[in-house]
Amino acid sequence: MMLTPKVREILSWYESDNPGTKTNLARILMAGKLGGTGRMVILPVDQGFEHGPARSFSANPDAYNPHYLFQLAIDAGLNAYAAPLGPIEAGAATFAGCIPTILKVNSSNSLSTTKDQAITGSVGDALRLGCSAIGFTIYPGSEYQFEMMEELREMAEEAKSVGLAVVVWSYPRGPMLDKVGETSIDIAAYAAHMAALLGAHIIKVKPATRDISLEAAKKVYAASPVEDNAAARFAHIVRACFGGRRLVVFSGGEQRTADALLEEVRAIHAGGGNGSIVGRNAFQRSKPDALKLLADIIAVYQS
Ligand code: FBP
Repeated sequence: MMLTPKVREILSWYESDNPGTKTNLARILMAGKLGGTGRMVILPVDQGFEHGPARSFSANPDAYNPHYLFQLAIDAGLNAYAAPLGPIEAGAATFAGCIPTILKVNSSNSLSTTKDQAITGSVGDALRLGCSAIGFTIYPGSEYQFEMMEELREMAEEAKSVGLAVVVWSYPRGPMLDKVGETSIDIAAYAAHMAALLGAHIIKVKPATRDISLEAAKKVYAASPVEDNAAARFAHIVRACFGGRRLVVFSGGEQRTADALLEEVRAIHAGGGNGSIVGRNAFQRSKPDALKLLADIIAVYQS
């Protein structure tokens, strides 16, 4: 596999990483239809944990089967498939070597009242299953945020020492944040920046709104406003990730029209984001519709 100059440049940003971790990052960056471009589309399927099986899969019952999800990511030509331990184990032999995988090593569920996640996978599991990376969620703003960050610190150190990459889902939530605060531009940039500070190779955040929530940040944003359009907000998040020297991808969210999602993807692309991590909008559609939407998303990033 010859790396493209773009991928070589991206790898050069990760100055401390060993050859194993760089190889695994390269695997993700070189896979699929966007391979070599520095852009990525990833299929994440941990919603069974986060939202429960019926809310996740009843719209398209084929998606109850982990093999369907692996195959969807492969057929769509994606860069990687991310999932918790059970579904990765359920397809690990059949799909070995077919697509890079990211083992989600912590998980929450809708039956909990606390903003925390349990550790549900290990670095050893990721190695045993041939994964390229571990995936870890932090909730900046939660009562448990510091424990989550400490858990990430430990697991990231272990993952990097054995040559795995680290993907961090950074989702602000907790007592001081209302629904607006969870996706306001200042908090979203703060959450993305903290993931970079914690040593993430790939940072995953939600698209931000124009709101500014943190009282202490309002003066600064008034003095240096972010232009009021989606591309400028994505560019602001990218800048918060070491001036664009960390890979940042944005989540797809609840199912919505293809047009609405594609408009957002065009803004991510224009703002210099590295791609999309699209779960429900992919696996809750029928396979032909999902393949069409994912092909359209990829075409935006290829343009
Ligand atoms: P979606 O594209 O389905 O939004 O998936 C991205 C993701 O981060 C999943 O990994 C996670 O399960 C889900 O979003 C959490 O969504 P929410 O914060 O809306 O519960």
